[in-house]
Amino acid sequence: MRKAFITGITGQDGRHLAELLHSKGYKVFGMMKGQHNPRSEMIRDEFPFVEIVPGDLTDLTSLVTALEYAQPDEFYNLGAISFVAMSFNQAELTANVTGLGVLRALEAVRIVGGAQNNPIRFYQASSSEMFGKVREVPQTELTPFHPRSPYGVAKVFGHNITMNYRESYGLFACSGILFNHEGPRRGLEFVTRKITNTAARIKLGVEKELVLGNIDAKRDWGYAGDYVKAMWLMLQQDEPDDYVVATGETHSVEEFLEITFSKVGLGDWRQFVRQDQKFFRPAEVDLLIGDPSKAKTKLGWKPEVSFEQLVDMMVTHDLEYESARLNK
Ligand code: G4F
Repeated sequence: MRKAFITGITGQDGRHLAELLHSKGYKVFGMMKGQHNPRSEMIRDEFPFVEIVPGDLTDLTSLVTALEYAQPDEFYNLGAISFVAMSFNQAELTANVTGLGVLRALEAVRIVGGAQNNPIRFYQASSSEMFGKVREVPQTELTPFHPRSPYGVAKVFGHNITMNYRESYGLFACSGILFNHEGPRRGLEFVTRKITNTAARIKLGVEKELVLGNIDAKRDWGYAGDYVKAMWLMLQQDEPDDYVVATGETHSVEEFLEITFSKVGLGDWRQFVRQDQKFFRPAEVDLLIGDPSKAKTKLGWKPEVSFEQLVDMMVTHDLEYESARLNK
């Protein structure tokens, strides 16, 4: 039985990936930090097949101990401070977890190693935030980075140190440069879920308005369930490499609003949306659009869920979810 070790198991991607790997017959280990992590019960209920292992990306010894215990074939490093807005307020913590955490994870892999003829394969969750103030359109694996947030800067470090460990020590280490990926499991702090969830609450009469920041920003939004398949495919190749994972389409936050409010049946979103300076960022990423050609050609990967289907899936989920909460 193949074994996989996932950091960030409680996040959107960790949960999708755990499901995917379980369906492929893997034994799945999920690393969790803290003495009594309130999310551990959610994981136990939702994914009883996941074995929770204690560990923290800020503590190398705990990572080594966790890997010695799990002896995985594959290590997916999805753990991070992942909310860009928060990274401006907690820049040092973000650098430590999202940046240096990758170095510690790679060191742990180097120390524990895995079986001699079957070394641990490592996946790093790199991000399109690294492109920031984009140098070219669309962005590829070769586009230079210009990060615009402490989060983006930390991800650039994680990306480069992964490449460096591959080149220096021959580790089977890959980075997936994932563009924004969403779905019903997305946290409520991210703009897509904030929009679909608040629109559902407005429709049900429990909320009156939706307060946002910059709605001109454009993103290449895909479905998280599709994107974890690309992560797994990267670790099944003969050679480690880095790949852009994206849809190749871009849409503004305003377009997301328009489709959501029309699907919910509220009509013109302008009646319900207010902008507030507190949701604007000190530096913004205006436009992201990825070119997934390499992933398509080499991995045979392609996104299955369209932008419209993604919005529909999230709106439908949030209407059901919020009605169920009301009727409790
Ligand atoms: O949903 P967001 O917070 O995602 P962002 O910043 O693009 O980052 C996400 O995608 C990255 C991949 O490129 C990941 F690496 C990262 O971990 C995360 O998953 O914001 C999207 C856009 C931004 O331009 C933001 O300024 O929406 C704009 N926005 C406008 N009003 C808002 C809001 N974002 C949030 N979260 N909340 C608002 O009220």
